[in-house]
Amino acid sequence: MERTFLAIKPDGVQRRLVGEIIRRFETKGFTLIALKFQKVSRELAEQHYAVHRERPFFPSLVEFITSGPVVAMVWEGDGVIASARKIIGATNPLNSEPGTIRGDFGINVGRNLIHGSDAPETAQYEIALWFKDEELVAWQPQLTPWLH
Ligand code: ABT
Ligand code: MG
Repeated sequence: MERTFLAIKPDGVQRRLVGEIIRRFETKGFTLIALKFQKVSRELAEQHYAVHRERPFFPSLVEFITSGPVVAMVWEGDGVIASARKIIGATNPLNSEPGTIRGDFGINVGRNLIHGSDAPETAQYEIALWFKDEELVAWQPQLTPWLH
């Protein structure tokens, strides 16, 4: 079963959007596997965004992501990596479709509310970076087949 890493960024927490954002993945039918609320160290931020190390926006990106607590999560389900990216919307909220999280709640590319892994390899890297094995809770939702 596929897993992805999602994190509600400091702006999502500050704007009281935690419940609204989690609701969208829960009601879609994906399964929550891990969740924690934490401040992000500079070291973790730099590792998380290592692919952007050389980009001009890297220092401000690290500054932002370490500026306040985030909600780090692992979600599971068929096709969850690509589906979560669709639910989140395009990187720049001004280009995100209405109905997506960024399309509904954002206007600034540097304040785009939530992170989602963009591929199976990044999902694996990010889950291992943010969570210890024992923090991942494998469980079988008891869903009647006609509900999902
Ligand atoms: P993340 O889920 O945060 O990784 O965003 P996404 O994958 O949609 O977009 P990428 B390209 O990975 O952007 C990472 C963060 O960098 C910010 N950014 C990006 C800028 O501020 N300016 C830019 O020109 C680009 C391309 C947006 C993302 N996060 N924030 N906050
Ligand atoms: Mg990205």
